[in-house]
Amino acid sequence: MALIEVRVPDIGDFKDVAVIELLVKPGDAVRVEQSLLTVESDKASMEIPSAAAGVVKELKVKLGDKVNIGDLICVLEAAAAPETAAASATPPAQVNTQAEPPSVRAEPPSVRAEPVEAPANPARVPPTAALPPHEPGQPSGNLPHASPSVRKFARELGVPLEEVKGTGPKDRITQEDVEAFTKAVMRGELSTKSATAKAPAGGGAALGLLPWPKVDFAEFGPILRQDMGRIKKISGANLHRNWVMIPHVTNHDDADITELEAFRVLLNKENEKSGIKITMLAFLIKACVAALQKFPEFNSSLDGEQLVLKQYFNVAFAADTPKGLMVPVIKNADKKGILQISQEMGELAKKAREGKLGPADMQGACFTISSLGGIGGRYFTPIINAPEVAILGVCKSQTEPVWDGKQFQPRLMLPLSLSWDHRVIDGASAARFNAYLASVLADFRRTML
Ligand code: CAO
Repeated sequence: MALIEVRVPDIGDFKDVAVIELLVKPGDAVRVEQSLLTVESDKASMEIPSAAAGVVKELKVKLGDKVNIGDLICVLEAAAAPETAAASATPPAQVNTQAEPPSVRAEPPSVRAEPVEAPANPARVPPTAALPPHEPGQPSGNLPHASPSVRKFARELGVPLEEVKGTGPKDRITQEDVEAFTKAVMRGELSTKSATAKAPAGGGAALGLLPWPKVDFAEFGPILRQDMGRIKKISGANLHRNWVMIPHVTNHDDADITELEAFRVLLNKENEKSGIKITMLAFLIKACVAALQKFPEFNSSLDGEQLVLKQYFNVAFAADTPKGLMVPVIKNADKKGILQISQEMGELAKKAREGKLGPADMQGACFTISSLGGIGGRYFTPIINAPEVAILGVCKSQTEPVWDGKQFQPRLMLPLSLSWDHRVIDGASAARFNAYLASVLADFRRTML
């Protein structure tokens, strides 16, 4: 029997898309254009159809794999009279016909951009409607007919699609069917094998969140729609993961930088001709290195049940750019002086604004500083940049009356906000880190002790 290799066809600009659903399993008979798997990028999910008919001999991908154009999906044993999509007007797909039949073509996958958004009619599903999760993506051999968006919706609610009766054309399962199934289970009118399924990994409960509100904004006034830029999309996804997965706590404190600021202004005057601007951020990086050295757990990363304590001190800083947030890294900051750090920071911030930072400029950080000092504000809650375990937020310094034991003195106070991962760090250490950092900023001679 002839073997046919079915590969990922041309899926446009999508790269490294994750396999979120396997729609067939070895032994299944597959028709031409029958969906083999669902992949999902940050923009859309899409079903990848088969370019040929046959019986699945071997699946070459598994859930969670990242695939690209040309990657091998499965090997089919050709049907006796091979059915192909040769009549398709679309360009040839990346289908490798190892043997017969020749000239196999594939339709482009059906791309649907909507699953990223909330499902329609969210109000119809009560917040408690999420069922205990089933194991998505395990092919049942008799796969239900549903669009990627409906599949995604069902996955989010923990609804096993195999158990839902489709009322759409050709028994296609619609979103309404999924909602009706959910309500029926919640009312006890239906039971589902999956409703008693085991709890998710880690034993936690399903989130059971409400679907995202769907509002017709234009109903209330004129609107403009803009695509999110690439950098915002990437940083947004990272921030979201970090915010959800890391138990954050933020400690706020103030550092008296009266003398340090006077010293910085003096240094800048002395160094006017060098063209290097000595910034408060450079001193902050140096002070943070001293604190990281004194409190090594802040210079660590979690790796399973182990803590990786780094013996190097690379400090990243958040840079605001027209395209979004970039986080370049000053490497080996412990071995560099304030002038060198200021110069490197200036260069990296310029590269960031011009969109010229390379991956190496943004890798290897141990700790991050996010400074809004040049802009304003008082305190905020910075989000930890995983796999780091802490981040320092800095706001605008202000002259404030500070009691010296006898009288109020005008002092320049710098607000510090330290967010830390409570799995690794406890509150007392965080308070000590902040207090030490403030003491170093007040008097750098403390680093010599
Ligand atoms: N308090 C008061 N003033 C401050 C200050 C502080 N903490 N930090 C800096 N300033 C002042 C500086 O003195 C300077 O004033 P002059 O122009 O009068 O000299 C001005 O603010 C600009 O500062 P700078 O040129 O020294 O820049 P910086 O080192 O503060 O910041 C950079 C550089 C790249 C970090 C900054 O341009 C930036 O992008 N900041 C935003 C970071 C961000 O978005 N963080 C949020 C992440 S979470 O969304």
